[in-house]
Amino acid sequence: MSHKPVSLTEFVLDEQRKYPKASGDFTLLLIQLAAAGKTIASHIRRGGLGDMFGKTGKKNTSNDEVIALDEYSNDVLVETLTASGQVHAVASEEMDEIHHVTKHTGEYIVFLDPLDGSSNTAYSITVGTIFSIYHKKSSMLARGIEQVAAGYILYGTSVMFVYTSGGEVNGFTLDPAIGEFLLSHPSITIPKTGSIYAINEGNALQWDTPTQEFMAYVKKQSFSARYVGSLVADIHRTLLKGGIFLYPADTKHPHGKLRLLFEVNPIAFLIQQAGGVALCGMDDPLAIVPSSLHQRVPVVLGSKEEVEYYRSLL
Ligand code: AHM
Repeated sequence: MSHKPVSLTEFVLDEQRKYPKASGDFTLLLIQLAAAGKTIASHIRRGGLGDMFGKTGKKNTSNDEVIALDEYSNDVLVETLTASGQVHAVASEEMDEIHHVTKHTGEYIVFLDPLDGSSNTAYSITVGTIFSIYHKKSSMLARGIEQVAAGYILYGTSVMFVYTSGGEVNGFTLDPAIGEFLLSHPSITIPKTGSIYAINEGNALQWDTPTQEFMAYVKKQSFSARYVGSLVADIHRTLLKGGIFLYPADTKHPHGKLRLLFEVNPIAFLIQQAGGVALCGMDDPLAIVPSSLHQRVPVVLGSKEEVEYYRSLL
């Protein structure tokens, strides 16, 4: 038996061989995303040594302050994907408009949250990149169910690349010694039930009744509270340990906080492929026809048992 670890490149090439008609374009796209992730990771690692935490003085479409690292991560990803020749268009949480590739255009549309939770980098807290891939025949405002693949790159105590192209969810850890993502978490399935909840409790007074009832229930059950405030970190833990993540609508965030196309759809796709459940109100977020590029929606997702209980209270 071979003890050689499987690299992300080998893994996606192997997947490609299962489809004799595959052109290799998707494989290349994933490899380019991983390459951009390594570049971003190495910059984040420099922490306060660089000049990356400074504010640019700009605000993005979602009215968030843009820091230099947001702009840097966005540029690295957009330039890498544009140069890859695999992309028809790129949309990013950091860009007002869709970037249509005109030269060496490819088959895919990519949605990016280049550096989710970026305000946390100033405190050396885990952040991540979220990506969502569609075929170019999809509309730019397609339902999440049409995603070809989705995943995230987590910049934490280790750097991880977690993705699904439908079917399995697999996780790869960056081996800094060789600069390669290696398969470390094959076929991730989310536990059917967990004992951790993640929600911003600062919004408690603004919650609706079902959310208040649900929170009373998890406390009665002595769940543990864990909330990083970086979606990728909170989701990664939920995926591996189970439990529930909530960013519901409340009186302060009447539409929720997270963006449908850049955050909710890719994460919901991953969670569902791993055997979990994702809700937007009573509905599956992947069934929603987006009304605008930067649309926000409420979301509750995680282990089947907890999310179904939440649904039963609605
Ligand atoms: P950002 O795109 O401005 O970084 O906001 C997204 C982040 C998510 O990572 C996280 O889940 C959420 O906002 C936390 O919001 P809050 O601070 O309201 O709890």
